Amino acid sequence: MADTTSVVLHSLPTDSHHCNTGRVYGNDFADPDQPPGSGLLDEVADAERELRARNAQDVGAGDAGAGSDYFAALVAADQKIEPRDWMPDGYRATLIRQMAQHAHSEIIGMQPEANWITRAPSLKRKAILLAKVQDEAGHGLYLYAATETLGVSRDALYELLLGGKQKYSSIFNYPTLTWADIGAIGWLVDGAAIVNQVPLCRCSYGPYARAMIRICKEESFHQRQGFEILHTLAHGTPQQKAMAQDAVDRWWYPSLAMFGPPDTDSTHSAQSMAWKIKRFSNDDLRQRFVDMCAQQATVLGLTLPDPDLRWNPERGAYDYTPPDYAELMEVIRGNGPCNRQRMAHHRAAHEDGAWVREAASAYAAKRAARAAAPQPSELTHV
Ligand code: FAQ
Repeated sequence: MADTTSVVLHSLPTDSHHCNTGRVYGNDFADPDQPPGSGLLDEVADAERELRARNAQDVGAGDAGAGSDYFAALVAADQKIEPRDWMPDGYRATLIRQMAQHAHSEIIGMQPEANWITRAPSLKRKAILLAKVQDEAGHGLYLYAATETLGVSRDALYELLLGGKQKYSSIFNYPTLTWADIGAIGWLVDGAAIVNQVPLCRCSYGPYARAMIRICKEESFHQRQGFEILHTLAHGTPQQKAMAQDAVDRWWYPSLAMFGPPDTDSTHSAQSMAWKIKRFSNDDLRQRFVDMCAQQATVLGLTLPDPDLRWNPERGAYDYTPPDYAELMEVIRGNGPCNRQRMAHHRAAHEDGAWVREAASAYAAKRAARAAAPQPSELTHV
């Protein structure tokens, strides 16, 4: 099945004179020079197969007395920890922190793109963008639901975000100034998101790993649509090409910063990797992203804004200029170009939606009361 799919996918770019993505690695096309099955989506498919196979195995019931040994054995065996299993408090807290931050990012991440829904250049582009923004809402919902399995309510997570106690990704604090920014977000931001998130399909916590499989499939599609927008602009008029280049120039370093601080400053990486929540370090994933984009930029006919970007045959990777980590820390502290605007908009949307939550709660209470009341048939028998 995977082979047939890849043959079909590979036949598309050669048939299309609009967009040659045949040599592009990292989206839903595998690099044709690599062995079959080596694309990011193939990795997602492998992770899904692995998950199903693991689920079918009987690993025995968790013994509360030996909880810690059982947890360590499950992690060592690359099995999944499930909500009912014993887990260290730190593991639970780390997952809540990371998964909630991830969920918040998907929700806040709708804002920069939604800014262009009413100004998309055609009906087709508008429909695609609407669908993409809806997908991000869906990702937020899967992730909030997965986080709730750790014993925290969605309301509590919302309060933590609104109170500034939980973060969302730095990247969504940058403005979308032109239509080309929508292409750059798809190519670079969704591209960085899938490089970071494909390994999370193999995360040790079952509900998170399962949510990531579906999310990665959709993110891969998002990345491709961004690439296609940029490709169209880069092969359009000189003004359109300049607009595409300007967007890439502005989004490149913030996208590199999405992977977090360098490994030497990453407070959580060592423990998260020992627990197999994270499978690769921030710098390893950042390097992988740079290597992927350097090749894709040549297909786009655009340049990445780094004069020191060059292939290093000894390392088998591209050398590159790292992002400004002081800027990342400032954005994380709330001082990025759009932090205040994003939170103010989110607060207003939350308040505007109060009547929906009230109506839903009233309806749920009515249904519960009806279910609890004696049924007419029971009454007649009394
Ligand atoms: N922004 O010790 P580490 C998307 C914080 S979804 C803000 O290295 P960790 C889809 C970090 O929380 C994008 N904060 O942390 C989309 C920690 O602070 P704390 C979101 C950051 O967790 C596309 C401190 O710095 N993706 O794009 C950032 O081991 C288009 C120390 O850092 C995820 O959340 C940052 N960039 O590694 C939607 C993926 N980086 O809590 C719409 C899941 C670091 O101690 C449109 N998350 N921090 O106060 C992860 O993989 C990890 O959490 C990392 C950070 C890699 C982000």
